[in-house]
Amino acid sequence: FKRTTVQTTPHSGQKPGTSGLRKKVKVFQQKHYTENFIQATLSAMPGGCEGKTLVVGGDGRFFSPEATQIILRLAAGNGVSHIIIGQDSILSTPAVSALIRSKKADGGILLTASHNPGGPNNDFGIKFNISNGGPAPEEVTNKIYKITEDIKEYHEVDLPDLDLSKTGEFTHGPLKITIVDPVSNYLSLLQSIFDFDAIKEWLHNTNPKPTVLFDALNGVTGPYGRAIFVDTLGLDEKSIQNCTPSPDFGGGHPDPNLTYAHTLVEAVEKNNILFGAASDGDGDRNMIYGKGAFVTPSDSVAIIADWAEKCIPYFKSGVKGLARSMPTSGAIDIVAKKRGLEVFEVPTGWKFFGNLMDAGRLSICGEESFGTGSDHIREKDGVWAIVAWLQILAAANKEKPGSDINDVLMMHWKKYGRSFFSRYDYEECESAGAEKMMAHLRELFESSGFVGSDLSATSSSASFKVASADDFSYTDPIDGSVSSKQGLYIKFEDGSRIIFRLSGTGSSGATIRLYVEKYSQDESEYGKDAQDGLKPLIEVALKVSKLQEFTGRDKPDVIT
Ligand code: VG1
Ligand code: CO
Repeated sequence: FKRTTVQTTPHSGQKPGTSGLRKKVKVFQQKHYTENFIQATLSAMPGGCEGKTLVVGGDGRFFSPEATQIILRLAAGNGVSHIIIGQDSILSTPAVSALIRSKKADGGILLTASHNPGGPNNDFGIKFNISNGGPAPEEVTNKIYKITEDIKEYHEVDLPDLDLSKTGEFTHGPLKITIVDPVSNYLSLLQSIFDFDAIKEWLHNTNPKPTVLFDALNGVTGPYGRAIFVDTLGLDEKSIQNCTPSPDFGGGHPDPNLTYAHTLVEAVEKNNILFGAASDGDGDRNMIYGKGAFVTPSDSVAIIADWAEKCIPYFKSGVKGLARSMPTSGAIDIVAKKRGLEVFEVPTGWKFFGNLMDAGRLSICGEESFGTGSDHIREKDGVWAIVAWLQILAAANKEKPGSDINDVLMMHWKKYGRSFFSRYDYEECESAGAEKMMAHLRELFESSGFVGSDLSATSSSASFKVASADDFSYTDPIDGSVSSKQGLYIKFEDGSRIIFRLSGTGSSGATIRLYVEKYSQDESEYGKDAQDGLKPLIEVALKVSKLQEFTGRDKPDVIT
């Protein structure tokens, strides 16, 4: 097989963000754009890529088949020996992580832009995962970026397109290829983690039967959802919807939150569904939503952590430690404290959990952005979290028949207190204005007298005394690497927080994320709507940041 070297010139801006490189499809379709990034990824692989095994797959979005063929040609040209691909290049993000680990592969290339819309005029993305199954650490992504900045050539073998539709073992030029069913490996992993019999017992032997609805939002988890809800748990076809993966997610925005997963929310409310759940385009996010009951992701991970040892077989021998991303509420910290477990606060992005898991210090973790997971793999895992909730409900119903999501929530708050939490997203702001707002806040934090000052709300007499304010910096406890400028936070004396970050996953402009948190141990507040409980803090955040002045925005695009 003839390896050829193709001359190329750099494309600017190929810097991986919070979770890989995400750009408009049209950007990836430019001459040599995708090739450059793949070459840089292969060149940056720890230990080189020669003779290695890689897993390739993604959420099936538009441009995935083309990108897969490019990867095959460049992998062959760079001496990779074996590629494991999901049929039709479909694999959820957690399924890729699971495959890398179970096949002992050296890494994986994920073709996804997660919850971002897909199709010819929307987003595509490429992410590299390392041999532990998790997203490449910053050291590797920085190296990839550096290579893209002065790339001069890439290596390929001129191969015809491979038929991705048939499973089995193939030879493709110098490559050994294994095309796998996207679901089976992942399904057997979940079967080894959970007690599906206990869930079935609850679902089928309760009167009236608990109702369930899973919505894949036309993303990659359709086949996984069918395998679990219909084939494994024996539920009706009516218990799943939007379960055929579509290259443009049916024109929707495959993000499981109250704004974008309205197909689920409406169906749950209309049909009085006890347990509803949705996942995102690539299957690593989840939303838990039952009739009249929304579980914030920050509460979700805390509740899973609290119940795990009791009802999930995988954790029977004990939970090692807990963790959350910085903006995520402290609900999980309180569980950790009461149970005498270590708890870590890491920057936004799943890549920061991997080292802690590899070192055996972390079992369960989550992010406020609908990401929940454990050390069974090295990605957040939407379907895992959904099954974990079914397991919890089955266990709660053994203790107290008739328990629903609201009962589990209320039980948790009564035991641990409630962390009110909300995130406001101002999408696609003008970059200059957003940067100025962040600079303004940094300057304010450094000014004398800010710490100790009182910030007051506009519509009430509430005021909050600043206890500390800084730019979050993280030193990895395992390898000592430092990640700085990970988000601006103000902590108040009553324990409340406000946080500002710029998103690292958008494909154009700047998205500002504002996070607010307030902890309460006042039982009379537990039933309150989070927006009411947080109103004064949100006012303070908007006032102190001068957000409207800098961006011209008077309201967020999405509130979660
Ligand atoms: C967002 C979330 C972050 C998450 C990331 C990837 O990043 O805030 O918590 O890890 O998306 O999730 P950012 O930088 O835009 O805030 V996914 O489901 O896109 O892989
Ligand atoms: Co995702």
